[in-house]
Amino acid sequence: MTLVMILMGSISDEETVRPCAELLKKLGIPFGIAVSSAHRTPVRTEALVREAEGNGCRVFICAAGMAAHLAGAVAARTLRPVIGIPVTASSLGGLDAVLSTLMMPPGFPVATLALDKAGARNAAWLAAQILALNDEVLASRLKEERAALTRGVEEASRRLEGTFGA
Ligand code: RP5
Repeated sequence: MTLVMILMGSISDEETVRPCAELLKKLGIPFGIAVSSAHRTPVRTEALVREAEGNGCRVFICAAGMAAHLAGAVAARTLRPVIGIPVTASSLGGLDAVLSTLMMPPGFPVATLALDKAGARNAAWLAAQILALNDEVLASRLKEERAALTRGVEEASRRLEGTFGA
């Protein structure tokens, strides 16, 4: 069973995608991960989508840089939600990937997140939130994760106040 399939356009995207995979793992969500390029391996991309769907995949996460068409290519081949992570990989600073991932035609949405690791983290969050609609155990895990983020801010503030406060 693979509830989430992560695809990246190149092995050079691995470090960017790592926080996504780590959070899915922490949340106990079974996922697959593979390299496939919209342009360099279109047949492989199609086969991976079919295979992932056959294994129960509910959400696809696609990371790519430059003319980042991987998420769109996957969206063209599935009705499952597709989340896109644009990756900074060129002298255009990632805007190329943001726009390539974002500007999909009607009927083929890609939920396009922030650039790079910030987007990778939120891709795991968003996939988990989608899955949690039908999974109360996962929903309560997400509540705990949110509470931990809240506590982190409060603790950081207390430390800061302890250092500089009157
Ligand atoms: C995209 O081009 C990949 O997703 C990567 O972000 C970028 C550069 O790929 P490599 O030249 O490192 O393989 O297709």
